[in-house]
Amino acid sequence: MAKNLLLLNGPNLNLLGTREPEVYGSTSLADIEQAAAAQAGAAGGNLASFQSNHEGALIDRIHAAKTQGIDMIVINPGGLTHTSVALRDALAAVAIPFIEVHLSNIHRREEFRQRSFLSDIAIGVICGLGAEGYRLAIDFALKTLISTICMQIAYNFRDFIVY
Ligand code: CA2
Repeated sequence: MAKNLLLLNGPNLNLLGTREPEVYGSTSLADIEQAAAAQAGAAGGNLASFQSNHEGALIDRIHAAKTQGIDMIVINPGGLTHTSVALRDALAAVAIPFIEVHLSNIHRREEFRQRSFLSDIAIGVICGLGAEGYRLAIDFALKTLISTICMQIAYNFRDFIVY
């Protein structure tokens, strides 16, 4: 009954910490991924990370997540947020619950960034909180999965519970 999380990052997020710190902060993607894995491990879960600059590679990783028993996805789709019907279709097809994260507040930026192809099928969206947004999303995912597991256990033992 492990809690298996997948952290996905889309195009250009490999550049985090190297350019535009005023928009995206100064934390590197490696730091974010390391902190996320430690956070999941401390709660008894597992977290795998994947970043790609290629839409198809992200879609393939989402498909693989289904067979690998991933319980929840935290995704910053980068610029694909605003363009990719295919990424939306992949997330909808595998039906793995996901949280959408953006470092910047996309609603305070150019108009084209204010539309997301994913938000309406996400559990929730965090934006504008920098790297802290990933930590909050993973915390929420872990808490939600732990309470689901507790409810499953209670259900399995329902005949032995004395009310
Ligand atoms: O705010 C976010 O997290 C975004 O998803 C980042 C995307 C952008 O297209 C979205 O509208 C909002 C861009 C990622 C680019 O990452 C860079 C990191 C460092 C330096 C340059 C780009």
